[in-house]
Amino acid sequence: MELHGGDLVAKVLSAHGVKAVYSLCGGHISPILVGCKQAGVRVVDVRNEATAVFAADAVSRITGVPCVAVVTAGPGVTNTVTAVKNARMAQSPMVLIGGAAPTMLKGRGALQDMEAGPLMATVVKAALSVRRNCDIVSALENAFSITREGVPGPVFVEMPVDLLYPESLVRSWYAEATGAKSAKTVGDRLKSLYLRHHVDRMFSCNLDEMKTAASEAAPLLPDSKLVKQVAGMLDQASSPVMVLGSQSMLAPERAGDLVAALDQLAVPAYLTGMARGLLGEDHRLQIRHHRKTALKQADLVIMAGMPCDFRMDYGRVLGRGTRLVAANRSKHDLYLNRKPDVAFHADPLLFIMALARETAASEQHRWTGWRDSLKRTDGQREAEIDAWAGVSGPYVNPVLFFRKLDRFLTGNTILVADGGDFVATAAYTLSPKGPLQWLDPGVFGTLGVGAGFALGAGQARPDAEVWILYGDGSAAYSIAEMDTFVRHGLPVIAVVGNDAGWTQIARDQKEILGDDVATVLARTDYHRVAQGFGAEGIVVKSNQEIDAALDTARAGAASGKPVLINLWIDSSDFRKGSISM
Ligand SMILES: Cc1ncc(C[n+]2csc(CCOP(=O)(O)OP(=O)(O)O)c2C)c(N)n1
Ligand SMILES: [Mg+2]
Repeated sequence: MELHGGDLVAKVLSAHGVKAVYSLCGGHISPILVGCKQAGVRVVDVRNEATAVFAADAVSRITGVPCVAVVTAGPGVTNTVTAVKNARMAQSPMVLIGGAAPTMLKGRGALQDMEAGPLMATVVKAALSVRRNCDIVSALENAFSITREGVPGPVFVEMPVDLLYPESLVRSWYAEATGAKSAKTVGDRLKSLYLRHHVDRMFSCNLDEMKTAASEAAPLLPDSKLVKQVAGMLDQASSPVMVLGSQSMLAPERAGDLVAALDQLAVPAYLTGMARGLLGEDHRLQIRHHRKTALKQADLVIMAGMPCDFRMDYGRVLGRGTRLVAANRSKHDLYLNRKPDVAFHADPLLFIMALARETAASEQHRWTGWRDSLKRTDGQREAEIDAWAGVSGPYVNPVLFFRKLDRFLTGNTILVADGGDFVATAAYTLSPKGPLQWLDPGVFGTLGVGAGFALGAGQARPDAEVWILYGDGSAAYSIAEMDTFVRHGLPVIAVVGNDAGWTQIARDQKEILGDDVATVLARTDYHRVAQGFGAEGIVVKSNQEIDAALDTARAGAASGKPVLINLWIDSSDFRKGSISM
């Protein structure tokens, strides 16, 4: 069969280390999907385009290799907008390929036609469009460079359908569509000439001869003089704290180096976003609770890949006399809301490594007592959480559930968080056992990431046990992907914290505005929905049933079946007063 544009797309993806693409089919993109399959790039077909993007985002975050979603023209593209914006806000690299109407028929009433570029430009790092077969390779290579360099973010590449199908077929379509075959009048002949010129231009390159190669992004290095200065500041500090954000995890293969550097620095550290779990479960330097108090008391705060956004109270969380050292790939984020005393417009990972090289390894610092006191307060908070786990109500106590789940999980787990209160309780009480074992939407706070993230996690780390922690509200955004898990043999375990409501919203809405309108759901049989898709479904209504359900779920997953636990949970004041804006 004649080589076509779809084959070429597949060839470029392969050359860039892409192992799988996520997609929902459409005639506009069929050649890409078939081309991928034939080139050995796995095609994972999902039930909603947003899922495809969430999955690609998760693979990119876990592997560090930008992953790809392929969606059809028009509604296929528009369905991705939220997921793409979420990836943009999470600074996640990925490439979205969107189909488009034929080049000659754009704006002439073609099926699924739209101006996708201007819409997508508002949510992506870059929106590219291909108009000639010569540009397929360069556009994709450009996309792979742009998505990773500096501050990573999704790149959109629009590929019109007529560039993807075999040239001979496209020529015959055009001839038929314009009646050129039976041209009799001068006007008809001119039209046919124009058409031939258009198609010749579109297909001016020989696909067999096109070459592709992956390139490396240039590292953003920290200024070494300033690093020395910070090493001096650290040496003089008596209550330093470090905050690590997602941006420090953009090179997953270097997580071990990062841990070694943190060990050497010996500064007490809070881990946020994708950095959660970096130090394992029980590291001497990791502090989990009372971050605001610690930051207020600290005399030196080092923020690596973490801006002073709402999580840092827009910078107000730092004490007046606190000196701030920040490293960020984004200049905007580096100076956001609070000007650092020393600023590194650099890769935060490279900054930490460089700082560790300037610092002598020692366990005795001015701040050893400070670190011990933070650890002690952390221990007290854990004891309070244990007390919450002891409260009993009519159904399952969510804190108790997470305490049990925490003990049940192995070191080879990925937890996906998709929900409100239930999931925030999980974030607060569960400890990921290692790096990149916790995935949440990030600062955009999008509900509905669950199945897509789990799909990506399962594909990126086939050996890991993947759990989705869902609220009952959130679950319904992506529960249809149970079907995808079944078809692709991905034994994900989903837990739905079923409190019959959008509780995180209800809590404040009722208290402030006195009305629960639009926040009430039913105790729906989500386990039966899962069964309908061919997965295993379990319902748990009391604390006594938790242990058995966890065992059953693990056994089901081990036998290759996805499982959904419909967990009827009690309402609780555990998260009262914890809303952020
Ligand atoms: C796409 C999207 N829509 C709405 C929201 C607003 N929102 C945040 S938390 C929440 C409630 C989530 O309910 P559920 O998943 O049941 O978790 P619960 O709080 O009940 O544990 C809502 C609606 C959002 N963050 N994202
Ligand atoms: Mg709920």
